[in-house]
Amino acid sequence: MFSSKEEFQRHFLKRLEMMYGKTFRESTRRDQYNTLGLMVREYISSNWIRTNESNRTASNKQVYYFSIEFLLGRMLGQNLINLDIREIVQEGLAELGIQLHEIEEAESDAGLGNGGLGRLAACFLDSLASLNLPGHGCGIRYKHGLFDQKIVDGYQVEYPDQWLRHGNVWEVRKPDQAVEVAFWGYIDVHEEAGRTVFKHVNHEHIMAVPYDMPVIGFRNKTVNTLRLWSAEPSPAISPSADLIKYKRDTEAVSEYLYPDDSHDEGKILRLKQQYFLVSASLQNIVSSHRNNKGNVCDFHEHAAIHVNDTHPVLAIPEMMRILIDQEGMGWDEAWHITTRTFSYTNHTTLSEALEKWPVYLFKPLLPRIYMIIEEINRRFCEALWNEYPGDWGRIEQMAIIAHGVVKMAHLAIAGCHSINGVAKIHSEILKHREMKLFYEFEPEKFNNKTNGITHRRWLLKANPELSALITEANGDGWVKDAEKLSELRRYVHDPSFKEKLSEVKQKRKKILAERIYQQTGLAIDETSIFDVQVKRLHAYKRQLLNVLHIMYLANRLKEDSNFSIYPRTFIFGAKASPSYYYAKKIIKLINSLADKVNNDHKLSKMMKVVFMENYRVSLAEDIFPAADVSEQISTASKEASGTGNMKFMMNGALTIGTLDGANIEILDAVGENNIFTFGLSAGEVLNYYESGGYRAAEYYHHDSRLRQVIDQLMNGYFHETEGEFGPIFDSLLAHNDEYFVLRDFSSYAEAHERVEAAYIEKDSWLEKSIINIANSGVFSSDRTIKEYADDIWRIHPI
Ligand code: 26Q
Repeated sequence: MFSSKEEFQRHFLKRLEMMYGKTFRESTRRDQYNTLGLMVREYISSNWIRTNESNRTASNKQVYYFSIEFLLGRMLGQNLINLDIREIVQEGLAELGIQLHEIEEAESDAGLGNGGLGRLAACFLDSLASLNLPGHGCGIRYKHGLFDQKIVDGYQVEYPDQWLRHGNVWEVRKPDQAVEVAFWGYIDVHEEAGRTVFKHVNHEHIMAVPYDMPVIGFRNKTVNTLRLWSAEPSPAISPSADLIKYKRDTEAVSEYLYPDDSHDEGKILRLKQQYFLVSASLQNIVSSHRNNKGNVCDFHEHAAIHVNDTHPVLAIPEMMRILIDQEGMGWDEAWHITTRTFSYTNHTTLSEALEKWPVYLFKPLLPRIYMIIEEINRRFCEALWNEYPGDWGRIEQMAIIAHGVVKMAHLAIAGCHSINGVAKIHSEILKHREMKLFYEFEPEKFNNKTNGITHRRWLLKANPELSALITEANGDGWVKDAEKLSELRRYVHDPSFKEKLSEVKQKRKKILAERIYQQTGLAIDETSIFDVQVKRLHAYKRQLLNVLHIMYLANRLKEDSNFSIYPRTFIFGAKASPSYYYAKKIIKLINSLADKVNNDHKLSKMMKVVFMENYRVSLAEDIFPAADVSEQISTASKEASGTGNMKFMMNGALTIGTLDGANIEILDAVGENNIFTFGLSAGEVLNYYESGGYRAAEYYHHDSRLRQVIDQLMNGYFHETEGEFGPIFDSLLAHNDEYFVLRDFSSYAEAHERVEAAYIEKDSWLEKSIINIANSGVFSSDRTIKEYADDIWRIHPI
């Protein structure tokens, strides 16, 4: 569209004037951002239309990724990169006296997700488009994404996210493709011309209006679609109704993203969201298939649908409803098509996070769907009975509906042809523990797909300095093929490369230090080790272990004049679910510790503790490139995969971690000299749970340094209200430390000593860093998506 910066400038200035009736000098950053966004939209429009058109007409199979979350972050910068116009735009703007990054900062993060699961969906979209694969996202256009976090007096305070306040340049509303979704009411069953007819009567209608966002492939012509549904009142509603209440109730369905909250289950509105997403998406997909092909008998040969965790799993009974009630198909044929269409990823083994819906909530809200699940369950139990005659206990454990609840994971396993975990160890735990009975019944359904991240955001976009260095050394082939990062191995002993890598890291630490100074007023030592733990706050992720270790170091520094450490900056970022009381206490504890350490004359020379407010995608893009040490310290067996671990590795940070999730595969990739592992293995943890043999108090009594820090939670050390940290103290001692923090403490402290000793050897640290970057290619989501495409979806490039 523009081949020179002058041409770009002309277009840009003209458009800006046209849209806002302002001169360039009068325009705001937001005006400039919107102008650039619309220019991108215009630039891609013909490719977008063509991609859609070729998908409609070609017989190429499509994949639809159903997810209740898409954690996209900002789009402008990535789109410019993928279109290969970022440099021209940057130079053109620089001549006008503006920095592109300032305009990028005018964009709100699209925070339509909680964490790993939602960000994975966003990485997958980038990889699908970049690999020319016909794959689309289906989600909800939440008016408010994950809450904004502020820290007030050390406590987390939540504010509604307002990402749409100033509009969204990337979306296109498609009111002509709106569909109706029905809730409540009852099912009238009668015979019509010898056929049983199920008529849903007296129900509430909600209109689902799609908003499409372009997903632009990296330097190819593919522009896929992310379709997000918004809930609106239906115009078909009878005028006698209470319209104001109806409008409010309707819009509530896509108002808020639910915070990840396994503790607070059974919210009927969340169930409504789930059905809203899948019913709208499926009606749309099936009807366009029928319009193109004339029938739906071969639907599964032309479409694959993936459900991201159990949240969208009602798509299975919804598909049955559409095929039977609307298409007039018999049960067996409908089930044949459905089970060949759907596949499912599990993201957790935490039993409290497995979705179960009480029948008394479910049945009135979704009467027809409930009937269908009952029939799926009846037939599933019958098949089990044939396989295991008389084994009632087994069938009871595997049933989809039992003890008054609908078990969503069981429905997913019964209705999908593929079930995968997200890292090798996680998939093994699913097969041999959590889903053991299902694995024994249908072993061929189970497989592993180790997670990945898009290196085009987490390296190319987030770390242009490191990217330039890699490209200078090896050319830019790695951007299309991340495995080519391995060519960096030949620089492991190259002094000049190491020096440049060191400069890049230093530069990124400086940028982060400036940001921390702006945000908190805290001046940190840019030459200190940047030791980072950023992720959602959860007991199993053990931010507490990190905190106790910092307290331990602080005590030794205060008390032992012979003890010294290499200067360190401990950086945290984490949101706690608003109703997760314990997690919020940990945030308060981190902030109390930061106060204590940073204001202590002696300690603050050697260490600082920083809690970065409102951790989100755009902030993460500044954090990963600046990290020296990556904290991945979950209780072994609990973190299904982790993906932050991969982002750190790709940016040259070294991992201190447990043998959990994808950490194990990182160890395999880099070798034991280039990672610092510690702690119980998954097997040891699971054995402890089974035997009941763990006694947390023994570690408290036998280790005086550990006892000292635990006592400091209670003895006024932090000058907090009495009992402030009582729940944390109790979690460790009264409740026998469910996550083995005390058990792993000494092993963790010892691993940190190895980290420090390694960091001091600057040259060999840089070698380890190179080895991490060079071996990170396998964790590109391009690799993951190719595996899904080949093994599960059976789709091919456009
Ligand atoms: C449940 C009930 C009610 C409301 C919300 C939820 C809810 C929402 C989100 C439950 C869980 C989630 C998100 C889970 C998640 O992000 N899991 C992570 O998925 C990553 C991608 O596979 C893995 O890398 C992480 O290990 C896993 O924790």
